[in-house]
Amino acid sequence: MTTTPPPRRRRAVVAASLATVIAATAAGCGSGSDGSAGGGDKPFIALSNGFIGNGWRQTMIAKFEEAANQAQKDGLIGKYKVVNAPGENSATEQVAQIKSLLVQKPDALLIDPASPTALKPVIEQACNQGVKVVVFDSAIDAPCAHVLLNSFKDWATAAAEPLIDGIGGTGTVIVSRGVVGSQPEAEMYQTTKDILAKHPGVEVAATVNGMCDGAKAQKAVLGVLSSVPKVDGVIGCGDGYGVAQAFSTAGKPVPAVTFETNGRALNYWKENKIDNGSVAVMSDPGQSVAALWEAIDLLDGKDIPKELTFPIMLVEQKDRDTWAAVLKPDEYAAWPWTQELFRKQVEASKNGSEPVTPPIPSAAN
Ligand code: LTH
Repeated sequence: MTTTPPPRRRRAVVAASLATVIAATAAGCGSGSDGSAGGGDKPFIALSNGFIGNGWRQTMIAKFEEAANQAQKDGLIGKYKVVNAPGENSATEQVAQIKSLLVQKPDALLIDPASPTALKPVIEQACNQGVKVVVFDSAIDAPCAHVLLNSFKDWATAAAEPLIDGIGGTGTVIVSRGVVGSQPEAEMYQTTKDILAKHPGVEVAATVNGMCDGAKAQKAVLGVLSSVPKVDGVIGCGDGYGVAQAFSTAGKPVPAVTFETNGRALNYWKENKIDNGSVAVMSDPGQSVAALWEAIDLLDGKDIPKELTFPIMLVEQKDRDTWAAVLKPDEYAAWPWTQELFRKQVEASKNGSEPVTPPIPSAAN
């Protein structure tokens, strides 16, 4: 059933009184932020993130907040709210949080989902309530939502192929999986297995769950190192700095890895002059900012394709030092999507032309 949303002004009043109740009930149920100043007739944008347990997600949220703050100052939005589900990518927790957000009547809801299927009913509820839903960083089984994502196949391919070439197409590897349960991870793991099947000379000695997080991958890899033979490479999700620490701790030579796209890992790669097939590739945490621009344009009635694929974050060796110079140790490389660049990328998607390549930010930005 489709219900007509009430006018924004009335919704703002209802939201204000309910917000107090929700804030109280939400206490202790995950982290979040609230750009609550302003409001009026300008849109209220909410973001629900299904997992906050790695640095990529933390950068993704930080970039969103930075852009949403600026959009609020520029009068493009009235207010925004971010809610991060606690725990290890639990769809149940995220559904509960989205239900609470919907009571606050956002105009648009951005979702980085914990599951490609379990959120379908609550997304339908949001759409029926008149909320514009933009799911990002994942495919989703919810036809009423708009989807903005990166190619997880490209990401997994860019992580595995140079590494396999770097070890000469033969040897022993460990596979460090990402955020298990999420759609990106499922697609990436399948891609990794497909690539490995084409390289019979490469043997998988162990598969661990690194959750796209250096510290978690370090622990997981350390846990198997005593029971595996010499390892030539670790195909990962962007956790190579942590993986390298695990090998060093175990007194073993550091193999080829998939580095995080953050300042710490890029500087480690640079300073140690590593040239063994190691790469730095992840998806783009700036997707959350692109999703914000998408929500604003959808609320403005603009025609946007139901699915948009934005470029991944592959830090090639030629650009490594430029990125390394501008990123803090725990900050992940993110494409700086402005509203203008977002619109250009939408046009590129519509025309099937080359994707937009935003500039690498400079230290002055
Ligand atoms: O879940 C994660 O943090 C993974 O890095 C992906 O979501 C990023 O695409």
